[in-house]
Amino acid sequence: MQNLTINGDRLWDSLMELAQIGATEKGGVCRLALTDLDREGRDLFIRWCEAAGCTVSVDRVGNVFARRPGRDDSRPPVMTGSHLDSQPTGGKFDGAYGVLAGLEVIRTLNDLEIETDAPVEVVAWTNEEGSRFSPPMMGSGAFAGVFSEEEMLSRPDNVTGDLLGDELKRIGYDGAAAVGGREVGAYFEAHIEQGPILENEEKTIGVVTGAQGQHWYEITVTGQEAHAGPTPMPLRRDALVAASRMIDAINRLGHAFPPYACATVGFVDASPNSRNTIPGRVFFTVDLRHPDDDTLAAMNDRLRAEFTEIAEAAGCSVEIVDFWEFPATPFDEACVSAVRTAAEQGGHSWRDIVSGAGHDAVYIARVAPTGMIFIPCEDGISHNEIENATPEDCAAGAEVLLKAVLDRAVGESG
Ligand code: HGY
Ligand code: MN
Ligand code: MN
Repeated sequence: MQNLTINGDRLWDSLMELAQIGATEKGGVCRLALTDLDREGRDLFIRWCEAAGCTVSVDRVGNVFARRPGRDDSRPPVMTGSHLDSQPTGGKFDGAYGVLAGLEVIRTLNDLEIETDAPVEVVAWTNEEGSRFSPPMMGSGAFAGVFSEEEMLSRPDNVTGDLLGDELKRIGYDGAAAVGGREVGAYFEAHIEQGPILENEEKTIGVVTGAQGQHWYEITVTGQEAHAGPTPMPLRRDALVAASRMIDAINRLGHAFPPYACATVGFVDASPNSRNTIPGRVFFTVDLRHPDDDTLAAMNDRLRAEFTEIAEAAGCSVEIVDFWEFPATPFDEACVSAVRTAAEQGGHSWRDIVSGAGHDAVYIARVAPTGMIFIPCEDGISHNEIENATPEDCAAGAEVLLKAVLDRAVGESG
């Protein structure tokens, strides 16, 4: 097992070929969940998996499973994978790297004619990003029983209102397989770190011990539309002024719990968005994160208190809706140490790390022993078209993934 390695050029070529689907001018990708481009990416992935001898199935929420049989096909599969959907200004590696590193494991097992005891499955989960349809990680969430199929299929496109289930049908990925409800021997996900730690510390592998908790909100501030000319300043109930003070409060909240707290407002919709009408209504989203649940709860309390005070002072009302949350999620000790051992065996520099981002692994950790492997990305930038990683780091991560998968798919440990 020590000197097992993968074909880094083949992995890189597949990453670059997939990145052509939804390619953007600045070198990124825009492959929003369940668009025609997402379908194209899924189709390509399935062609590659079938060419590698896998049997492919699609479940009722569009999750794609490519299965390589093992000696004992009755054993629960060892799974690996990630997602093919991207952010609107996404990069070539977020999600795609984990799916194609999983495919590279299959291709390498074929090259080396290695027969595992447990079957191995590579998965592309539906709608991990939660950008077009919110919340994120829906396909893996449905598989893990966090969301019902109905909840997921009835989610509306955040802009057009198109239903997720209709879009799934339209692209032909409303599969027949049951959603979840089956045993998984272990799950490993390879992903770029999407932050600066590994690069700053010149470490090739992140041994992911878990993921921080998240709490998402939907905020509606209501004031009163009025004429921008004759309405005296002291009489205004300007929803956009109140919302902007709340957005500043969110930024201050993130800085108030260093070094780990994160606080972001990413989506804002003011109405009526007319240059000479005082905005009467503003909808915006809040994304709070922290690795410690008690601190996340303290951030929640501060958000509620400050928003109420700001709204009152501006003569507006504020509705705070808890939209989505999950607690800090530790990964399985045996899976984490399998990743650590594989990194050491490969002679790669490594460090333990907590994931700042949510991943499908966070939900799969609820139904299977789970681990993740991070590799650096340039300047820690992701969810940006300039997102970049090196062929060497991509190969190193895939090699560690191969060994971690084998650790659980060969012998009794699986
Ligand atoms: O938001 C996240 O952490 C991930 O990109 N879904
Ligand atoms: Mn991702
Ligand atoms: Mn992402």
